[in-house]
Amino acid sequence: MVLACAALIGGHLSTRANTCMLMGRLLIEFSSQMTMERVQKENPNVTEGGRYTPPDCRPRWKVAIIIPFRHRENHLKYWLHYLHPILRRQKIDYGIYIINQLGEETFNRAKLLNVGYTEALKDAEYDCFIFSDVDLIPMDDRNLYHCYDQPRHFAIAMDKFGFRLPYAGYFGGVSGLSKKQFLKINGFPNEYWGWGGEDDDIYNRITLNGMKVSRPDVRIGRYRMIKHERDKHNEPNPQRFNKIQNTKNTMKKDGISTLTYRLLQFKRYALYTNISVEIGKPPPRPIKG
Ligand SMILES: *[C@@H]1O[C@H](CO)[C@@H](O)[C@H](O)[C@H]1NC(C)=O
Ligand SMILES: *[C@@H]1O[C@H](CO)[C@@H](O)[C@H](O)[C@H]1NC(C)=O
Ligand SMILES: [Mn+2]
Repeated sequence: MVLACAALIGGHLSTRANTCMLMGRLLIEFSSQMTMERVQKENPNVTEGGRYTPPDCRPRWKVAIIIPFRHRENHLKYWLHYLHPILRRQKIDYGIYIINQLGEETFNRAKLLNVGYTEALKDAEYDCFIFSDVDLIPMDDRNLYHCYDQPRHFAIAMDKFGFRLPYAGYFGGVSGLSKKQFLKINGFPNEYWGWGGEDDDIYNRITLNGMKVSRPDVRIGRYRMIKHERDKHNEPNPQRFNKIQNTKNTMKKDGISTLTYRLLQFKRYALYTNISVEIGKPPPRPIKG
């Protein structure tokens, strides 16, 4: 008989389920040198493409973890070093997908997330999608990386915001939606080029469709962000304030239903799958005058 998976701290359980030993609060630091070789040695049971299935229980969710990416190889090493063991302890059935925006056009995080959803589903029958920035590491392994009965916001207490939610409708950093929740909001917007606003648009989509965001306890949802300079070609998007006023009108015609991109490479590495895509560029702005 295969039992349901349950992740309980300290191994104290009242239900008949396979449990794992979570550790609770974790020490997260980025000062030691990290190499892919080391991370591979630490994670011998992760299979090609960054996939893992717990050997001793049957998880409720099959989780694709989607990371929008460009030029952050060093952050990725730390992310994999910390997250693979955490996800294993949480008994998650998962795969890791890096969505690499090729070229030097303006970055588009939400469109890359839509691409990740689409490509992960071509790879396996996922029913839960977690969207994570590459520089965010959970500080507590009780923050379980699966889906919930409402769209989930995981990164609620980041060090850079003083371990608090910066505003009530914040949905940035790390979030998760079931396939059903994702389709209900027509996925994410494709038209937010540059930094900012796309996470607020997603939050609007969720509330406009009658759902509400669920969150972990503030003591558990803590994160460290790897410090970095602002990326090139990801300047703050000046249109973001106008755009987030219009989600109600745009969400039906801009989303997963209208996604277009060009897949250039799909490659499985030991610890992750690397998907490289061309996603185009922002439309030309009308010339004034
Ligand atoms: C890998 O799997 C084997 C067989 O299930 C197990 O004995 C071993 O402890 C696992 N190693 C790690 C690092 O989890
Ligand atoms: C992913 O593949 C692209 C294209 O081959 C490559 O340029 C990039 O460095 C790779 N990224 C990672 C994180 O493996
Ligand atoms: Mn960052």
